Amino acid sequence: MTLEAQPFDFCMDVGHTALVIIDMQRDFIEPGGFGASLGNDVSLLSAIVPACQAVLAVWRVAGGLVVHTREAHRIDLSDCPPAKRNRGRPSLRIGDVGPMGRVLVAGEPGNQIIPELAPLVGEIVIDKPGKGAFYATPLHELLAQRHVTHLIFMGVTTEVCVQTTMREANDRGYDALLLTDCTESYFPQFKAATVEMVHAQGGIVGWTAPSAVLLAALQRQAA
Ligand code: TIU
Repeated sequence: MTLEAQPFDFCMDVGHTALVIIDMQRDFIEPGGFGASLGNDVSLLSAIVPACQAVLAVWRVAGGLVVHTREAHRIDLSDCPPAKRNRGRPSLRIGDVGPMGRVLVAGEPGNQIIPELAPLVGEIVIDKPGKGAFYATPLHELLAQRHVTHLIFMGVTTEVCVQTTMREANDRGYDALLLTDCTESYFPQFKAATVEMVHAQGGIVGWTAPSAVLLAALQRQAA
């Protein structure tokens, strides 16, 4: 199918494309989590949840591969560099006990994906120690095994984990599309700048489009 995107059409087929949902975790989206502890207004991020739900529902019906990621460290923090833990002197450090359990530690309540976008059995869930979902994870191998060549991105935050992962994907040879109304930042100007820098220079990192374009194409295909 062909999607009208920036900087030009994005051509893909569902069988070789994964929907990658980055870090839609309670720690980033709900009050009292890690995002809030960094001084961020988390209400900005929850606004994209309905649009993400709509895409996920239609993508599942189309039979597309779904990948969820979580920024999650091992319980002994052996995969958390001290530089990451200590940066910025936050009131809550990674591994400290906060209102939703240990911050960014696998298995803790705050580390879970929000219920509205909870993974289904059989969907890929990647726990990642970095901002990019390819660093120190099996993601590339899992996608290669399934002959995935194209990625569609949603999630948070646009300029941190989403952009880092798109750049990693670009260097690994994937064509990637960012759904502009399904990603958000604590800083609206950073989201806007990221969307522009992804599709600038002839798609130097990838493509961008509103989710309505994908939904319409999937509905046309189903008809
Ligand atoms: N998932 C993700 O983007 N992690 C962050 O820490 N983002 C911030 O913007 N802080």
